[in-house]
Amino acid sequence: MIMVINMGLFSKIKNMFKQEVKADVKKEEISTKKEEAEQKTEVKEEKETEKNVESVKVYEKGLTKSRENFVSKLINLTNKYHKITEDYFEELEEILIMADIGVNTVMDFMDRLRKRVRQEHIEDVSYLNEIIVDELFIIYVNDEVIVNKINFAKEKPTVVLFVGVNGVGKTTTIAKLAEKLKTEGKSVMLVAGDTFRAGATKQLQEWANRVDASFVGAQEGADPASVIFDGLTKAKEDGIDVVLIDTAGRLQNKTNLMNELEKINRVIGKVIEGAPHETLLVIDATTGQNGISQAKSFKEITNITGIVLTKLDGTAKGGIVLAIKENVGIPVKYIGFGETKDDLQVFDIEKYIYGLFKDMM
Ligand SMILES: Nc1nc2c(ncn2[C@@H]2O[C@H](COP(=O)(O)OP(=O)(O)OP(=O)(O)O)[C@@H](O)[C@H]2O)c(=O)[nH]1
Ligand SMILES: [Mg+2]
Repeated sequence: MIMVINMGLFSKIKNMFKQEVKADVKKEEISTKKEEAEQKTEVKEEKETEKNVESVKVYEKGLTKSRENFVSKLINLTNKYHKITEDYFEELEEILIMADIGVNTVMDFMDRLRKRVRQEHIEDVSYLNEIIVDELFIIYVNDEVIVNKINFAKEKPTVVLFVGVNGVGKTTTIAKLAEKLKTEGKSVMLVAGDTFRAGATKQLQEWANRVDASFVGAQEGADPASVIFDGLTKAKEDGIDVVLIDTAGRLQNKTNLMNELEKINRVIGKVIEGAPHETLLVIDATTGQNGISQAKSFKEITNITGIVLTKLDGTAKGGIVLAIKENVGIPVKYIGFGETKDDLQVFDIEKYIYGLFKDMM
């Protein structure tokens, strides 16, 4: 990892994705020249590259608002100040805070940046863009392992519980993940543990139909734990691979929510030992610091194993990923870029950085 940093994260990502997009264009030309025997392995590799290029494009598109806001401000700043001055640093700090990066993260970053400018005798502002990207994301890349995969159980079913306050996108995310898992050939069941809100069960059932997943739900007001019990029992009988459980975000207070989640977890563990295998907290990226507070609260009351950050397409403040990293310390596993079943991506920090800064690369 240290080597990567010496190399410069910015340059590394730039090389990685610029090359891949080029490869995408040249692909056809190359494959006509290949020998038949070679072609088979080539095709496989090309498919991988193709998939990767596709997903890089999704990141680019989904982060358009953030990029246009954040990066255009950085570029304007570079054009305004040619030499590095105290005013430059102050304006940069403000831009970063406005991007929802989080005050502490920004302060630490500013310290590191000032230090580098001093040590490396940098005077020209235009040299700083690369260093800014490197230093901003160093906290991510420094991590030994970036865990962004679902922890699948050895014996099926794998159970994934979704929590989060109302309206953040839990139900939609469940549908999107179900779609993803189905295309990987897994059988999926959706369980409507949100019996609190009128219409919640029906909403999930409609999604289950659309993505062709099994469904278990009950009428409004039923005990969520008992619906979940029924769902898991049936999933075991039917040999389902993955069960995705929806829950209500709207409980009157923290104690109620904690008790409810405790009960749900107890029931899940009783039917399937070691489950839930994942508890994903859904956060709406457009809520900024509020989302960070939600994450802190949920972390206190239950064991969150991953975060899903939704509605990144709708915010100009893509910096929230860094605030989550610094203030919450739970890995972002998926990100949502829209309202349809195809708008979920596995979180990939390198694609994310490329999507945010490609105009500077
Ligand atoms: N633009 C955008 N909209 C999203 C995304 N994810 C969810 N939404 C929208 O956000 C709204 C709320 O989504 P739901 O999935 O119903 O949220 P929820 O957390 O289940 O809400 P409750 O059941 O009321 O607690 C819907 O209109 C979704 O279409 C996303 O990634 N991007
Ligand atoms: Mg819902």
